[in-house]
Amino acid sequence: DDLEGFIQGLPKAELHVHLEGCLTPDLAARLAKRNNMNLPESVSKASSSTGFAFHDLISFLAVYYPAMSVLQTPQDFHDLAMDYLTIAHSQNIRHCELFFDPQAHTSRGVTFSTVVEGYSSALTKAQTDFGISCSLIMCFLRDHSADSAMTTLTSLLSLPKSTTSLITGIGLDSDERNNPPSKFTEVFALAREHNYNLTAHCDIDQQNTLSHIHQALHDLKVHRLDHGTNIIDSPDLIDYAIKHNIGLTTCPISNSIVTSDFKGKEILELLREGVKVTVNSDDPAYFRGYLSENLLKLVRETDVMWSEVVRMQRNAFEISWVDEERRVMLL
Ligand code: ES4
Ligand code: ZN
Repeated sequence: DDLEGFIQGLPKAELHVHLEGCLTPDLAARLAKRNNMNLPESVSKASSSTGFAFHDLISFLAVYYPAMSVLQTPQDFHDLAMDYLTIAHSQNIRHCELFFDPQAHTSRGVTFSTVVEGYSSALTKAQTDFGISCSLIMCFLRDHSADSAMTTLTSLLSLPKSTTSLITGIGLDSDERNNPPSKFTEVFALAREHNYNLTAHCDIDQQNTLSHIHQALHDLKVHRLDHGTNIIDSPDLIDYAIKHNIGLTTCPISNSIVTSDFKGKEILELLREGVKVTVNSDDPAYFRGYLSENLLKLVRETDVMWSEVVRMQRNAFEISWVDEERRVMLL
């Protein structure tokens, strides 16, 4: 219909998608076969029609990490990223910043450079083949230690710059309970000294979210907040976000599954107050919706105006970490 054509035609940017969250049951089965592995139980229970089974963040993560065991070689990481970028291109996504979790692989014996090499070669190929611009955001798993995060950043800093040039940002994800942003103040400070852009997940159903948002902004000094819609409860933090051009990367379908609230009301209110809100897909293979499906959900289930959907995509280009020359072309 008209709406679907409008969403499809709109030039888009995606700023919150986890590469490991792009692993479909079908691709996992292909990779397991190629690597002569048994399919992890969390994958064999899923099928291409029903998808993975979970009902909140904890049960999601319990399916998510075991499924990654099929990722072994640079080619596996390459194929995962290429499959996603092919879909992104088909949805008219012009710029994309992709999260990845090195510790989910190094902790099971896959080297840091295997991961970076595989993802980087796919991003380079997609930039050439599709004319999309893309970069990587390396996340620390917040339920691992601060030392482990520091080891991961050291791995990044010790590789030749030419092999890590697509990594432009640092993020923080996984289980937020009892893992506040302040746990990672030191490692974020070092990343900032090395000119990485910074962001952190501040999930919406956690205890102490406002204090976590405050820590992310003031201790980690992040440039964006992932999810972060609980900022709606603090006029001070909203003012700070507006004044410092701190954007929010919200993920409606993901939120509707892991928290049973897609936060449509908050997304609209914050947008109308002037916060740079964007819509994104999070873990599309698990939540079964890419960027267009997330935008369609928001349009169908709220009174957002089409002009506001355009504004959210302009926000995404504005708060992206693309280089300035490319930004001018995108806007
Ligand atoms: C995630 Cl939905 C969500 N929350 C926290 N960490 C994540 N990593 C991948 N998806
Ligand atoms: Zn996320």
